[in-house]
Amino acid sequence: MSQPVVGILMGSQSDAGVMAECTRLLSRFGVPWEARVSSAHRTPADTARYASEARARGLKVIVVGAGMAAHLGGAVAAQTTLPVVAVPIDVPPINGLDALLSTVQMPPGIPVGTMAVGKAGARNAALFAVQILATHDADLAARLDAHRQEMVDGVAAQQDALAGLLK
Ligand code: RP5
Repeated sequence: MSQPVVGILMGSQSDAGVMAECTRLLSRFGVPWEARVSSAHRTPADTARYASEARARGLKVIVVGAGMAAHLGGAVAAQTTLPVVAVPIDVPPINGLDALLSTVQMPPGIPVGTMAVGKAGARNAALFAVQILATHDADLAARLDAHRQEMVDGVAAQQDALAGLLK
């Protein structure tokens, strides 16, 4: 098993269904990752330790996912200069607007790259992490190009199918 280069933290096991969208895509790109439950509020010391040791452990990007008053992105970014990519999770009763604002409104000096809310954000977090890694990896960059082409082909297939749907 290769050494993980993307570290994924989620605030609760209940975030795993959303964050699986991220891990599946990272695996498709052949990017080694690790994932842990770590909460900015319930386990703040563990979260800070993970973030502060991440670079020395060989991680290149940290992806986080958290819902409600989602401080995980900021709490992690405060402890590392690795890029932190965050997914606001859509949890009732506010369904993600709470997590989005908690994550995106960082004070100047400590950036967190905030993705879309929910599963779309989890997929984009994987792609964003791959794009960061691909700045120094031509093979990964080629895989990103191939992925974009798959999307182009997918839209062309939808266009072909449209004729049968609209009569
Ligand atoms: C956040 O609170 C977690 O990230 C999760 O999205 C939300 C609810 O957590 P659980 O009560 O399901 O553990 O900290």
